[in-house]
Amino acid sequence: MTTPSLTQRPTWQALARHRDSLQSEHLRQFFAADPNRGTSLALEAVGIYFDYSKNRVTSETISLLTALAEEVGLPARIAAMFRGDKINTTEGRSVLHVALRAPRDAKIVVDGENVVPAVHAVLDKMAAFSERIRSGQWLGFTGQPIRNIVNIGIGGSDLGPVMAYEALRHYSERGLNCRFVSNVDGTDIAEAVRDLDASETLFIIASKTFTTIETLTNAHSARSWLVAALGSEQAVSKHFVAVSTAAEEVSKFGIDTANMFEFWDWVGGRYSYDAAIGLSLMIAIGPNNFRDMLAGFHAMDEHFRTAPLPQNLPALHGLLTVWNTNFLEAESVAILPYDQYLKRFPAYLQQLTMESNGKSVTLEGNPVAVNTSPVYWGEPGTNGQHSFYQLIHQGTRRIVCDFLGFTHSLNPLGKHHDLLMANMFAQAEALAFGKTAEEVKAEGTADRLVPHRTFAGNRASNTILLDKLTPAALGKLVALYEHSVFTQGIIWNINSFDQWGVELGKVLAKRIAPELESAASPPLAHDSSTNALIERYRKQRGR
Ligand code: G6Q
Repeated sequence: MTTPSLTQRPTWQALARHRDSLQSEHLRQFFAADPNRGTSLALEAVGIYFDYSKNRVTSETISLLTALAEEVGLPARIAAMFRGDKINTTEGRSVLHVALRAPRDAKIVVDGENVVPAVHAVLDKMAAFSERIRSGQWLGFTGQPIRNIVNIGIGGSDLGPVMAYEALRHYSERGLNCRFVSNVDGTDIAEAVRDLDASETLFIIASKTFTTIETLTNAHSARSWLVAALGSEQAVSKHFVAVSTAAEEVSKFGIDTANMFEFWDWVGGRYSYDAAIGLSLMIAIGPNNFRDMLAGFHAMDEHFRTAPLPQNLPALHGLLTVWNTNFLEAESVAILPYDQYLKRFPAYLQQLTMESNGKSVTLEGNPVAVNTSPVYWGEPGTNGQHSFYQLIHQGTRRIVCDFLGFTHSLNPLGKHHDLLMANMFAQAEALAFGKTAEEVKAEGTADRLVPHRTFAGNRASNTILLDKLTPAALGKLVALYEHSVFTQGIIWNINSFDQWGVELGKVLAKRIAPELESAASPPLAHDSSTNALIERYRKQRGR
């Protein structure tokens, strides 16, 4: 039986007709027509308040979107993911990041084996190791306790740990200095280690495959730096540990597999910081905080797995993204956390969303009939307000904003927090309601300036409000976006869990690198532009 094309589905067509009927309505009219809109189009789950009333939707839109989700089988697909079915069909793998935060007594079977005990065994091993580092029991080669942690990884093996470390810095052991190296640009590792004392430094080499050229190049440079500083190859075992699925590759590098923290091929790179890839984070914040974070993830997992679609926060968030992208032609989503600790959250979500749903063929390999993932970007508020918000307010493009904030600050200081949150609420309000020409005129604005000072409004945003940035809150927030991405992928009928575009990059650079390095002029068989760039580079490097 062939799956009907998305745009041929009756509910999709009903959504298109519904969109046409709403086209002329402004958010001002929606709010005027229903004084309760601000609370009726909002929902609260596991401590997250989600206000979606400032989207161009009505309750009928939500009914149609949830009907579409039912029609494409979202509930069954959710069950399939949690059950461990091999839903990553292009790689023949299960997708089980939810198992990483399942409680000890849960049972999730992959290839005939319950994976939950192995998850907890690794968490326990990480916890014991973290405690040894944090308490000063783990000694370096010269007998010094560790004070510096340098995580070397890239993509999914970097963005999660660094985002979460920054997000939970408040909870971190301040006597430890954590750094993250990802770029193959030598500047990254050089600057990361330049002021460190090697005798007090631990490198965590984080790589699922342990073959990623950037990570291995950085790891080799780190190793040379350490051996040069401490004067012995023997020092490596006390200063290097690995996080990987590839024990053989880890031993080839010279790290004892006893100092390797394992994870599994059913954990995607961008879904892996709650697995051993989060070791640097666990060392920084301690095992208890790490476990609280996992409990937050799990609470959102359970909500996503069990809540009916109209009350299902990640499902609704994902469906609204589909609505804004496919029916209202929004081009991008701005992630705007009003919390300085979440400064790397937009970068983290860029990978989660765009690597997952930046696809153009369906699971069956046919072209997708509609746009898939929007572009994600963002910066913390209020900083963004003084730069790119101009375009969101008065530009010609449609951008959906996710405003994220907390009722309580971790650093209560005078009026700061009220001012911060006043800005967040005010921006969402201004985007929705705008300012009419009449209102601008009434302020005494000269006629010629009226068009410049008018704000159309009617610009969609979500407001996501939590009480406080705790480890559990971060877990809930990340799981919310993970499951929103999943929901979008199910509607578009794409595989959200492969990344052939990333694999391509890994192959291409391997071909050109020897051509740049070789002493004799290599025969170049690229296009004329690439050939000329390689020749110019070689000439200027005197090769
Ligand atoms: C994530 C991607 C990608 C990956 C990096 C690093 O989902 O697959 O970003 O995480 O390419 O890969 P390794 O962990 O194997 O070094």
